[in-house]
Amino acid sequence: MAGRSEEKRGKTAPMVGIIGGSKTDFPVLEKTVMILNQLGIPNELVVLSAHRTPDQLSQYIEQAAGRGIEVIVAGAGGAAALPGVVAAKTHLPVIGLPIPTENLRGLDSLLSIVQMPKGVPVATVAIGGAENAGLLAAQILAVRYPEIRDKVIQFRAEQTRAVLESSRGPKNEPTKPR
Ligand code: AIR
Repeated sequence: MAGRSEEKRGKTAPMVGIIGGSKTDFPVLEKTVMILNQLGIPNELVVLSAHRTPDQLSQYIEQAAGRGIEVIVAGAGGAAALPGVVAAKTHLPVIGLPIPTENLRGLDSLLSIVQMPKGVPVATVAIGGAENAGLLAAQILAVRYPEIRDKVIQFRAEQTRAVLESSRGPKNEPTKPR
């Protein structure tokens, strides 16, 4: 990525840190990883819990900006304190991803994440909105990196093309709206 110094080992430093409250959140969070990979945005996925590993979470957040991370996606389920705790400890933008749950279908996660006190915002996406979490992270980075902006614009154009294509009838004619 132009304008960023690469790590000495030759590996590109992650721009987006994706934190999950548990490994069991990975099936959802991996969709965020997929979108970011598709857009060529270096990222990392780690497990850290606000309740189970609070000290290690603090350490990760304290080091994140210095390691080159510019946006954080935090996904957790149930009593999902993770995104709020992360936001409390960093100036980086934090995207909260409510993980669907068995008993309350993620409504618990959503309310735990979205109802932040003023002064400490978390940009909350839909329950299970993993792709949008990745896209929003990309759009935040797109303000600064023209190559990411171009990829986001290209992604939207391709999405529009695919939707229009899917509405074509058997003779490849656009179907008439009712
Ligand atoms: N969680 C982990 N620490 C605090 C919370 N709220 C969440 C995880 C996961 C859910 O608890 O983000 O969505 C269940 O985790 P597990 O490990 O019991 O499957």
